[in-house]
Amino acid sequence: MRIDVLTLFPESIEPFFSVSIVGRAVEAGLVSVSCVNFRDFATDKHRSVDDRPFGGGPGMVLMCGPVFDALAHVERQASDTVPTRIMLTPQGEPLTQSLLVELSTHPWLVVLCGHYEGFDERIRQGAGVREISIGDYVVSGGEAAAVVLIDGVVRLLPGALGHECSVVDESFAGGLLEYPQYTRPREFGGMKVPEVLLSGNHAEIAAWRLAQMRERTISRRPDLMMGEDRSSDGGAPN
Ligand code: JDQ
Repeated sequence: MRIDVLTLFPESIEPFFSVSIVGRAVEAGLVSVSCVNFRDFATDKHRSVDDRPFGGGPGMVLMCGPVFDALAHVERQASDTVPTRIMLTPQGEPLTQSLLVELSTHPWLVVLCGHYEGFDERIRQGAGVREISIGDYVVSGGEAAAVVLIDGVVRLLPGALGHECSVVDESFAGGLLEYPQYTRPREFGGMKVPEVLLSGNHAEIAAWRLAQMRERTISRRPDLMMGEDRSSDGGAPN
């Protein structure tokens, strides 16, 4: 997979691509990530990339010129694949685990990040971008959102995680929150590890964990339970 990030602040996200799961995936050649600065495509002597909104109002708006030129520059390096253009905004389609799974099958993502300002509407229209929101809260720029999206996509690439099964096992992938985990010592500050986990009875452990997953999901995220497959228990209350 190839990922290009168009941003005014490449230095704010570049370090992220060299550590942890994403860093290892880059090292292993599973993905290449590069940043391009819109500023390098400004045409006036002040290197402007944004301007005041027509109709008035606060803030600045990213201009079409530098954004379309940066896109053309990045996509000129195209071989045979078509890039999926993504714009991160609070108005976009909500990011979910299934959207991440879908995006992880695309060979090439181009991610547009605004900062302080919004995008001129014609960028959305003319560039055929997919507008995505990381959630119903506001961060100050697309960079923070891009890091979330890129991390979520890259860890799904085959070979990115040590244990392939950990992807299927985790929260959301199966529609339930994760069960609680414990490690040594068996007792810490008077708090004990649940006896069942020390029993060595793997069937009992699996049953306990599933019960914990259901309990947690019902109490913390009842909205997630609606999607659970209840065909095996006839929809009985948990
Ligand atoms: C930008 C801002 C008030 C935008 C500027 C560019 N899900 C999600 N939350 N926040 C964003 C996405 C996001 C993405 C890009 C951004 C926020 N801002 C700040 C402030 C209204 C709109």
